[in-house]
Amino acid sequence: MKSHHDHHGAHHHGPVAHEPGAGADAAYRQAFESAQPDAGRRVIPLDLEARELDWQFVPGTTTRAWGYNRQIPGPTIEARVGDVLEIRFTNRLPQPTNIHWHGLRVPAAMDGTEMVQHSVAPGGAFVYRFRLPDAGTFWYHPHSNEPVQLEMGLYGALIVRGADEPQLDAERVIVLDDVRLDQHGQIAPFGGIVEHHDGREGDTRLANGKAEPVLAIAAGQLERWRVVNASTAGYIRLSVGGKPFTILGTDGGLIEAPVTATEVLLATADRVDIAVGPFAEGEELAIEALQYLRRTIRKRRDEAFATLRVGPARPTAARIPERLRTIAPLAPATATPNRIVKLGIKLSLRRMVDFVINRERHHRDKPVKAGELQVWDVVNTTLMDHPFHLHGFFFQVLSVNGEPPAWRSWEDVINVPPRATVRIAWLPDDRPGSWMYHCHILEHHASGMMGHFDVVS
Ligand SMILES: [Cu+2]
Repeated sequence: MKSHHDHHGAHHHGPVAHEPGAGADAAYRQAFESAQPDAGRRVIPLDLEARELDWQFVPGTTTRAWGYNRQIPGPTIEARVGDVLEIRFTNRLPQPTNIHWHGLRVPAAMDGTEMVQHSVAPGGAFVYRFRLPDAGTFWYHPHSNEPVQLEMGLYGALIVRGADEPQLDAERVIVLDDVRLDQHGQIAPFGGIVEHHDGREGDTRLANGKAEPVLAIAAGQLERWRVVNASTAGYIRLSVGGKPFTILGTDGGLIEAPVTATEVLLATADRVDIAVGPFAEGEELAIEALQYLRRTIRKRRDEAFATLRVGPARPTAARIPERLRTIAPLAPATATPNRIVKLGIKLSLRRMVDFVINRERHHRDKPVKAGELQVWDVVNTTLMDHPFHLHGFFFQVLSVNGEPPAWRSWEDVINVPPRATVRIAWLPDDRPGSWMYHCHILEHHASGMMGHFDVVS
């Protein structure tokens, strides 16, 4: 596929794929290759290091933060379907960590949670190695002390391209986040009742690690934007100056046909691929989150993440096909659920309420058998929104409160509105081991709104 992204500086970080190194590195790889069924595949090696760094979220203000490879976001990892990713991870943080590959269908042992591996101690290392089976916009982040580690800056995008991607004039990865800085420009102390309830939201809104940057686009062109919501808790009702854009894909890659919209809701951890443009020279548009009231104590309003400035025209060769992909339905909307996952709250002596699943903190759920269709009702018994995330598998949304979704797609995060029931279907393929689902408002997850279960062969 032809890539034009360098023309606009759309990526702050170049592709990270590089050729295998010499010496011990090559010998190591050869030994690993021969023991793996991946021989003959392209291996993308990457050294990833988590450490403290000085970072300017706001120009002129230096903030002590944490990042991968001394940058926020961490390097954008780019690959093709079928490639093998080999991440040699080193932890230079003052606390244990790990890396979860959000949305990727990896073996259970590579899921990067405390359930499947010991967190990597300070000074320690771990090699993540797995094949990339699906095209899409994914991301990576720690799955250890998450409310702190993500807020400090540990996250990055992971892009996997398929053979048949729509051809646009340029491509851009936009990782959105909000961070709470104190009066000294440092990450504000964590905790408190509001933060426990709402999840942590900050007033400094970031696009690719910078507060409200100005992005440039050429007049007349259509760009593909891969947008990731890496916020701890914030929802982003994404708007690009109120102009129509075209939704191309969601969590698990392309949808069946393009959908025109003027806004799209990204719950925490959600991704969307959109085609934006063409605009006229001189236009200036706000890339912003429109007000979304998710029944928090602290209310937000329309808030800008970045400004898009339209420069001189360039020719366009963009073409968005009428059909993007075929997604066979897993089950009819009327399918009978074989499991109910209740997102709830429970009174707690420690913190007034705990966030729970089926009335239990860190719910131990029944195993599922590989190859057996799962139809789950995810029921929100609370008065606030919760973004439900399933690890390691994509699901289809069959209905929300009995109504079919606007389009069919593969998802790994779905917002469950207050008092709503979302019916999902998913098919566990044969990747036995321990898996989990949880609310992706990280404070709710930490409080106990998660379940774990085994996939058995
Ligand atoms: Cu939640």
